[in-house]
Amino acid sequence: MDFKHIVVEHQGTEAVALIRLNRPKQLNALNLELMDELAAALHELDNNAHVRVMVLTGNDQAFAAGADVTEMVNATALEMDLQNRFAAWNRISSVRKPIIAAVSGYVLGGGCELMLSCDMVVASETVRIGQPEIKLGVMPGAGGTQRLTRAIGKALAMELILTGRMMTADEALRLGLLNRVVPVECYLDEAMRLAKQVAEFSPIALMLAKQAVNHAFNSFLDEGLLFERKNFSLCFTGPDQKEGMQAFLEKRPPRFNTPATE
Ligand code: DAK
Repeated sequence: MDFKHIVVEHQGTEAVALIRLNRPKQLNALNLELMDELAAALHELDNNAHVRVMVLTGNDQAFAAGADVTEMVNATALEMDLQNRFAAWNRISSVRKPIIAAVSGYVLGGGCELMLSCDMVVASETVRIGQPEIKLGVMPGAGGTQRLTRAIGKALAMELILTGRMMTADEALRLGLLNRVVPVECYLDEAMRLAKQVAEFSPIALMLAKQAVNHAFNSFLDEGLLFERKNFSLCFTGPDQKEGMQAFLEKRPPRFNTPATE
């Protein structure tokens, strides 16, 4: 499998496949092409009879610093809604085999939402996890308001989403977002070790168990995701999204002056 923005490492009959996000200069910002490649690679591995578990990683500096702001800064609300950006995210959520995220450095916005779409998470001590979209004049759009709230509860999810504050590894571990935290030199090895352990078990039982756990988590999720999508697109109707994203790209503080009643 040859891709531009990701690297797939899988040999012959190995039971564990590794996918690396590979846009290091942009802190692995998730552009549309990368998301399409990721969904395609995961599905190919999902259909490969030898593969039982996938590991998804970035690099030490960043798992992913969010969706690519350069692709959204000039978008209209209608474009955001019609562009079908959700297709790749939906395809990733529909992968049947277990996916273990091995995360380090920045895990922000869409990067956090991608981590929340995985089944287990091994993190390095340097990890910084958050939903900073509010600083760009928008809100989470790929499941953050729903999955984070279910995972850590309303008050904390609300705080993280309304302030954009980043969590440390210790805090995220305590809240149950992470399975284990290890030194930065070890997080990928530890994730691979966990993946190999899981891969010993029946592939059918693994898929059915994943499906059943997700069922507990996902009841009413679809409705919540739809609601979130509409509100995310609505953020693109006013000037604050343009100002927030433009300010980020120009490396200056944003000026949000639109009253909420407009
Ligand atoms: N998009 C584009 N470029 C990014 C980026 C991003 N999210 N994050 C970083 N970069 C780029 C920077 O612009 C910079 O590029 P150059 O200036 O070198 O060309 C390079 O990566 C290195 O970043 P910095 O120079 O800023 O590095 P620092 O160490 O100073 O700061 C940082 C690291 C992570 C704190 C900072 O880069 C930062 O605040 N980044 C933005 C984080 C953020 O706001 N993330 C949320 C983005 S919005 C949806 C699906 C997903 C989403 C929404 C909808 N649908 C399905 C509809 C998700 C939305 C988001 O994630």
